[in-house]
Amino acid sequence: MNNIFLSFFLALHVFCFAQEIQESALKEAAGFPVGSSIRFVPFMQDKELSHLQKHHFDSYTAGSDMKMYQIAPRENAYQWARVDSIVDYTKANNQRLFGHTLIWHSATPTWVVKKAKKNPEWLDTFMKTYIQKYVGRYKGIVDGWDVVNEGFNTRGSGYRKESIWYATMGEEYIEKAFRYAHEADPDAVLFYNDFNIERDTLKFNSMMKMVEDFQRRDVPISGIGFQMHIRMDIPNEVIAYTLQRAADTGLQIHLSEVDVIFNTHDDSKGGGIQLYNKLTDEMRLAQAKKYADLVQMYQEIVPKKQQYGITFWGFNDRDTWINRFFKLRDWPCIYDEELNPKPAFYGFLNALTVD
Ligand code: 9MR
Repeated sequence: MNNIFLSFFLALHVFCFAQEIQESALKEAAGFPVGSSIRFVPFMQDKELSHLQKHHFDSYTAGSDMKMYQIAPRENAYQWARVDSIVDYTKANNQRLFGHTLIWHSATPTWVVKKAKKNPEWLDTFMKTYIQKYVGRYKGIVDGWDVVNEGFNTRGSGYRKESIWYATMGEEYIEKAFRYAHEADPDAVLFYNDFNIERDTLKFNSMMKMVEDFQRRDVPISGIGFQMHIRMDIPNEVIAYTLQRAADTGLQIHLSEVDVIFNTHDDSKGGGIQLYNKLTDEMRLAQAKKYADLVQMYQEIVPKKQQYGITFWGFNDRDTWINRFFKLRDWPCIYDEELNPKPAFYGFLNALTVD
């Protein structure tokens, strides 16, 4: 008897996942690539999630799998197996693979920090070898890279001076990273990526000063990544202003880690203020509008040939990093905790125009 029930439920399960997803595919509705960050291991075992991922997205960003602490966990021990599997997956599903991220203070393994402190000259040699091995190995396969991530202070102007890369090599570490990456794959699209640049104009100005200096001196930068972890109360006018100035550089513009948060998260140390304990219908609709506004601004402000795409930082409220990282309960994504599309999804979808 038990076996009959079991077979019935298994058949039902297979039937449900084999069913067509009702919602239109974002990748088909958009005039630019659409992606989401993915954590490969739990994701591959989650049939429902991978079904949705294949349906909606034509761009893949690894949430953690391509960071330095995964690739070089110990000295002289490069680990490529996971990235190779991701490459197979994206090829099989016809998705663009985006490389996140080559140099990020927060993903630098401890052994690198320790060695750089003892032997500062070594860090530049290591950076060159690391970038050239990595970018060279996936030349023509990884379409673009976040070459340097979060090189500026969390708030206000100035470089993030406590980063081991800045502390050891000075501000030149950023341009060196771009040069090494470009030498290894001249066709790869090379981004500088950061958060809060859409809202903190002091931080944005620091970044723009660097970008414009790179352009004047032919440092091979090809794009600006706005992470875009925005909050409901970030004014559209400020977002539009920064997007416009960034687009005026002529570079590719990637909204690289999009989510829309309700509560007041504290991005300097985690935590924050839990303003809302419950997601109401009114909040759902307001969030749908914010997603729609973001898409509209991207399409209207960024010329078509500079639209590298929009990537969500996880696309459902069940798995969102916001709750884990800030220890808040929030609902920042386009799919809900049960993996159903929210008004935010339809806000995003309906704002897409193909031309
Ligand atoms: O969401 C990512 C989380 O799963 C990782 O543990 C963490 C450390 O590697 O990085 C998170 O992603 C960050 C991204 O790489 C850079 N911008 C901020 C993202 C959220 O912290």
